[in-house]
Amino acid sequence: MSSPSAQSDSAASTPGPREQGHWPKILLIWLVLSVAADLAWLKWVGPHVPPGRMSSTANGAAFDFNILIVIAVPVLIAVWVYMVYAVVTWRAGRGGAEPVGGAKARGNSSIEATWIGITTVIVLFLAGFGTYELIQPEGAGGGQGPVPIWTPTTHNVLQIQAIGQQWKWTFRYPSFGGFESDQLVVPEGVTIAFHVTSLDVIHSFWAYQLGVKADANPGQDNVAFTTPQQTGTFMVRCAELCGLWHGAMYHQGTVESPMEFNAWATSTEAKLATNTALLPPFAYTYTPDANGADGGYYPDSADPYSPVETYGAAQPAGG
Ligand SMILES: [Cu+2]
Repeated sequence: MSSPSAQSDSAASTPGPREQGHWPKILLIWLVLSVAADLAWLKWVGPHVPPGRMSSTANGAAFDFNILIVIAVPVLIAVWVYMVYAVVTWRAGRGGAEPVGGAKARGNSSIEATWIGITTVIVLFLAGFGTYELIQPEGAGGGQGPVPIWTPTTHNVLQIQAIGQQWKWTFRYPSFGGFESDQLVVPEGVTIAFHVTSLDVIHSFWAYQLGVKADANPGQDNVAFTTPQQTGTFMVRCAELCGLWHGAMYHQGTVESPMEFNAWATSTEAKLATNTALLPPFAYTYTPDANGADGGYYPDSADPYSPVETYGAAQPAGG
């Protein structure tokens, strides 16, 4: 009577018919399922992944997302196929002997080398791809700070400043006299440099369908580039918890044709001229008024604070 280890060793050294030809079968099943899943994803889901195709940066984000999925799905399917194949093929038969691991169950250097090799290639490729995508095609839509690494090749760049403040966004257009509006209108096909800053606490400028999301920090000029590719509306939200009415920092922006945009910008510039004269000159950052209990940056002469707003003022009786 032989010991269990002797049985398994002999089973491993002289494989029976059940131990042969598994890898080609597993690889074939994996290949068919992976190709089918990736093609199905690219055909039915890929064109619809967020944040859509409204701008160059949104398009880039959707492209990156699809690349990640197309690489990740075959990895997932490899694990599932092997698991199901193993359960089906090597399960204990009804009333049969319990399966035992052969010598190859431990220290299989060819499987180890293959596994390490494949995962290393995938991880290094994604690191390189991700780094390139972050920097190259329009800087990925995240803020790059005051001195962007990626800058547009075109000289026709429209500057728009997004100013976060508790609890709304305002937008200044320096090439149209520096007027300030709570409307965000951008032209289609023109590269935009968003200059994102804040007057009080930290906010985050998130123009969802444009694929732009940049921190808005007081005293900081955070630059994010994008080129709108389709006309329509997009959402602007604050993406950094910034106080009680953070959830109310909601705007709707529009992408218009360059002609419509110019008409809007020039008429708004004229309409707001008297207000613009009261604003501090356009700058990349602002220091709120020293009395700025309301976070405003208008001079006191133009926007006098009420006694309640003025820091250190006597409170109203009964207040
Ligand atoms: Cu906010």
